[in-house]
Amino acid sequence: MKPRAATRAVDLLIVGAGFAGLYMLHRARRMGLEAQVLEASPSVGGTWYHNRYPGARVDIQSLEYSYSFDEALQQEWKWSERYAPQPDLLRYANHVADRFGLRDGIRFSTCMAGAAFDESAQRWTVHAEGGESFSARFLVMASGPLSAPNRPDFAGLKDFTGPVYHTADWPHEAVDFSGQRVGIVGTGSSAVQAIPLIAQQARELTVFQRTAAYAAPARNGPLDAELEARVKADYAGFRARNRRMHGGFGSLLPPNPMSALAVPAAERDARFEERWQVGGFAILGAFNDLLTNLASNALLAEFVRGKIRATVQDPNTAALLSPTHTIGCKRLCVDSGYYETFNRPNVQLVDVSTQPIERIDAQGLVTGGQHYGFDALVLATGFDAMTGTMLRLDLRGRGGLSIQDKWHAGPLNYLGLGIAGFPNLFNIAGPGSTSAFTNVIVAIEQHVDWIADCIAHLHAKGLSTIEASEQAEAGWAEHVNAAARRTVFLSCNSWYLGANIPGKPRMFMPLADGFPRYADHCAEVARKGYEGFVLA
Ligand code: N01
Repeated sequence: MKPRAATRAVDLLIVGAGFAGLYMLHRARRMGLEAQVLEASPSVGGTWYHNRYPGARVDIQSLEYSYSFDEALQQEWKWSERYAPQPDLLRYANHVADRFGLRDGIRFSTCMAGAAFDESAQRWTVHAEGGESFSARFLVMASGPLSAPNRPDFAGLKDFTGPVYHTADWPHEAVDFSGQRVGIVGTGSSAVQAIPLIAQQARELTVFQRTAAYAAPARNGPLDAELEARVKADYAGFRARNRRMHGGFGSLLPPNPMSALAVPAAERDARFEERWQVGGFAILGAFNDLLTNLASNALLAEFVRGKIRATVQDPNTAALLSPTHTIGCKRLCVDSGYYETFNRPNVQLVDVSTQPIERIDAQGLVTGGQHYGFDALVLATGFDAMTGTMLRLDLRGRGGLSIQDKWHAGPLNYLGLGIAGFPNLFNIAGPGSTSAFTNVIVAIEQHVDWIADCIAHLHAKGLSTIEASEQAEAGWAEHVNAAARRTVFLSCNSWYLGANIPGKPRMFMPLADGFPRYADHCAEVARKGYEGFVLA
């Protein structure tokens, strides 16, 4: 066994060099703290490093999905498209790392193996795979809510003789499907982006669908120069307005403040159509109760099904592609030519909702007693979301309490930021926060700023630890549940509920309360001397 190198002492150990880890490192350094980032990949970028499947791009407009913490950065950076494609987002992450001199604070290709809270030293001892260890006063999990790919345990998968790709772990070399027969499992956001492009390249594409997806057209294109100039003329004001929007974005087209039930059918459809033409998530703001009232929701769902029927020529395929669950209950997909792709002669849709995938063999896949052959298989099967990455670590709090034991019935936490039994550990954009429903960069900046202010507070008061109380944690779980009950989000099976992973405890994990209310709540907790936390 390799001898362990000497333990290095740091103020902050940050796990992950995606958008959260980069900004946390920058803030820590500006406070004069010694911080070290561990990053499993050889590069920065996190989500945007791994999710490089064909068509991968953000579903929030580029002018909104970017850091606001530095005025010169936001003025100088130029996005090429309305919705940035993955290569641009990765370039942006690299640019930020260089511009703020962050690379020397990141240990690349270094996985965190585990961490334990040492109660006598009041510090975290963190081990990296490879033998290095760190003693850190604070441990910041910036490992991302969607970073543990879900690879279903299909019988026979290892027997398949062709390549198997996962959208969230796509190769860094170009993948060429020309002339090939390709099978793809899954029809969530990743698949909806990848399918149109794979279909253009492959000889045949077979799509295995368990649940049909609602997708709104992105209407992507070159970034509108006039809009860019208008936003940049007052970028700070634009950001401030977005931070007051429910999802931390969308101030360019605020939601209509009326119920979908309050207007006649013709007017309602006209409002839907207007927003459908704008593209992306705009449609969810056509009325103010689409995600809170099942009757209003059903009207929008039927509007979108009408679009599917009008687009897809074969009525059987159109019916199969038409979702029956509440719209928005699983995250709305944003597409570029998804439904149109099913009019291509080389694309076939196979329903695996009633007859699941039985097995995979050397040449393909068996479902409903029928064999489908292909040369390459794509798994667009999503993530063990919000908890998957943390639960794969050996993370131990007070008294050796493991995160697996702590979270056996679901990810208990307070404000999403702290966990009782795990002092001085902060979780960015995880369960219990609004991250999944928010422009995630807005969510990240708010978390990082809150953590930085909290550390400054502890320092100023000469305190060594902060830890969520169990009572506050129980109250927060109820708060998250109550917020979900006021929406349509409990009416379907989604990754928000853990329903996509067999055996995962059902608990509605993200907070559906709106970013402004959540951010105000976090600020209020801080103002009240970190109410609900124990400071020692
Ligand atoms: O994953 P998903 P994703 N047999 O979980 C199916 C973000 N994102 O990677 O719905 C057969 O949504 C599964 O079926 P079902 C965004 O937040 C954003 O696409 O569980 N099928 C589903 O169809 C998003 O919500 C963008 O019945 C199986 C699919 O696989 C999140 O990431 C782009 C199966 C998984 O869909 C996750 O999206 C991409 C099985 N055993 C992702 N297991 C943007 O646009 C799973 N499926 C920014």
